[in-house]
Amino acid sequence: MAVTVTYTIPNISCHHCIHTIKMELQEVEGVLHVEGDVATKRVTITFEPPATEEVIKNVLADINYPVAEEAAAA
Ligand SMILES: [Cu+2]
Repeated sequence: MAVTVTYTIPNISCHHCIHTIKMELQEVEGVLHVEGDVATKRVTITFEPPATEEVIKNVLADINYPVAEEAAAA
């Protein structure tokens, strides 16, 4: 079953950042769709197994776009 998550990534500063994130995440097995917005610094990712949030967050951290901790996500 596919899941969609939205992450805030403070290091996003331009369209190149979005492009890099898209290219890297689309190489992850199970990632179906990646959308990003420069103005809000948010990326929306749709994925299914074997991809997990942990895998995706690790990839983002590895390419220097770590996900911000969401205050509301408890
Ligand atoms: Cu950039």
